[in-house]
Amino acid sequence: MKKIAAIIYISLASVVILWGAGTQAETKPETGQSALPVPPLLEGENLKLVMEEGSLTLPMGTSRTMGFNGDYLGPTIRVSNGDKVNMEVQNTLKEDSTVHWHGLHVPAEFDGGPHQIVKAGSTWNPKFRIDQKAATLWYHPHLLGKTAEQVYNGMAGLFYIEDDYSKNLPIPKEYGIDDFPLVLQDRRLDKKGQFTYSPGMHDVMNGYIGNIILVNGAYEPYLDLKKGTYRFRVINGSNSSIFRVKFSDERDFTVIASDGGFLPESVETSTLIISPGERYEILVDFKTTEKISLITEIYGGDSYKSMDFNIQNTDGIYYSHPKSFNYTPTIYDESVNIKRNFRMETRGMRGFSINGKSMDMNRIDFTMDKNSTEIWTIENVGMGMMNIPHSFHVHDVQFSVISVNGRKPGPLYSGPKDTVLVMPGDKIKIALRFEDYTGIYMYHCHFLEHEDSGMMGQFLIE
Ligand SMILES: [Cu+2]
Repeated sequence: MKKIAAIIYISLASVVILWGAGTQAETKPETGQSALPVPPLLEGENLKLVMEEGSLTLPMGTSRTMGFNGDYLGPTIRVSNGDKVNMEVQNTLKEDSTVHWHGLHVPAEFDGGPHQIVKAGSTWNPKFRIDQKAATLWYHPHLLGKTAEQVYNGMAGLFYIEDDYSKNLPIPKEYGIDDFPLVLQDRRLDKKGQFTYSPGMHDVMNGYIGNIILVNGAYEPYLDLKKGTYRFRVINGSNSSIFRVKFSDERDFTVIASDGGFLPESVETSTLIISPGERYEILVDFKTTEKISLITEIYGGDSYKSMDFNIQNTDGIYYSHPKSFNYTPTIYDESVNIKRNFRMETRGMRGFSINGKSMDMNRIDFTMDKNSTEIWTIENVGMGMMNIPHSFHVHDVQFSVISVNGRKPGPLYSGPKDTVLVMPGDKIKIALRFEDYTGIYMYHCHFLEHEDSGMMGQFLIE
């Protein structure tokens, strides 16, 4: 097990300066806490998602929302490697949408990107076979120019893949018992205690940053637990906020998986920095009867108590934390001859670009052959005072991070990834292997305000 500090890698030292500048949030509810909601499981060969309008009542007010099979967020889809899945996605909204399976290796026609529009009132039937290792993925709309708003309104859910390896690992795996999803999202409440999506220019540049944190759609919920070992699948489901997550007593926990599955070696830490769309799975031991909080700090913003864990005076099950897993990173060297560069640029009032271009549905940015291995260098070049963080997400594949600013990446970036944080000035090299499927896929900044403002491109696999 590797012990690391709060810093993922060198360049994030610049992040640290901006943490802790804020104070605890002012917004406090008058009423009592609610229990942590755990989204229902959706399993089997035929899976149905209904996109619908709804409302979400927090202690401070009621907001109009959208969700899958409910008012806010959606069920946790759980499938196994090798499963055949027939999806039925019914859109009962008054507007078009899409459903993208973030992190899933699927044929382009079923990827759920901007090309697979599910029109208002219509149904979409993607069919695919699960062909990847155990991982915590997620799903959300990906409609051109409308992703940020629809996700903000509540449209997102988790997508678990299990496999023979994960099913036999001696770690907590009982959903909602000792294995919990924690979907962290910030939302901006107005004076009426409601959140609505109405970004100004500043919000487009800096992201639609909130003033409260929701966990699985609840405000400061509690979770009563026996003593024992627990697994939490932590996802940053925010639009554009980078989160720093820790427990109130700054206890250590063990990180066992990142976006696309288990790490080669587990990592002991007390803090996680998670950018929008990234996921980590952690193991935590609760050994004494006590109340512990989860603290979420927003980069450049405030620090919030996001939920409480009430540890009861009852003994549960303890697990040892595995030191290594069956993941061997495929790190390609410079001998790979297909290399591409991606310059992520802030263009002020003109939005955002990658390699000087803003997203155009009618433009294919590059074409590749199926079964190719490539090395991509992603650079956040900033623009004078506009030192804005970005991230980079690639559809279809899980990739390996080769280097961050010329150095070996930190241990949290040593596993399978589909999204990386790219801080101003950063240069990140990743290795990707494209196989099995053809068609058009997206790459983009996963800060949704940036994505909707053009920071996206598309590649064609032939
Ligand atoms: Cu960005």
